[in-house]
Amino acid sequence: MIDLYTASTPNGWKASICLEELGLPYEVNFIDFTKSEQKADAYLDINPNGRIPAIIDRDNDDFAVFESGAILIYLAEKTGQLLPTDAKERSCALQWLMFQMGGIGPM
Ligand SMILES: N[C@@H](CCC(=O)N[C@@H](CS)C(=O)NCC(=O)O)C(=O)O
Repeated sequence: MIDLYTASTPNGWKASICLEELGLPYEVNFIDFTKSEQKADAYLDINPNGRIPAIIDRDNDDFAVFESGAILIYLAEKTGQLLPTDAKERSCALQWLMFQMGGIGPM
């Protein structure tokens, strides 16, 4: 089971879409920005950057992952889906992921 910490924003949607595409079971924990829940000490233990999304993989020693791009890679590698194993094909997928993270997401 994956615990997803998120809110209804584009970065949050990326993690949700990935979990749905992979068919992984997950529970949504809504982070209320109006209550600054993303800055609470308990949440900062999960994501020191105080932002959503983040996940905890309950099936992997409660391993926490933050940063939407890192979550996508973690889930792809966990399931062996979405990221090709061929070096050139994998590089192409990661290039578009980095392009999205660095060039589109912040804007
Ligand atoms: N680089 C981060 C950006 C995360 C981010 O900016 N999340 C926003 C919502 S889309 C957030 O948590 N905002 C609340 C805040 O900054 O306090 C990622 O890709 O996960």
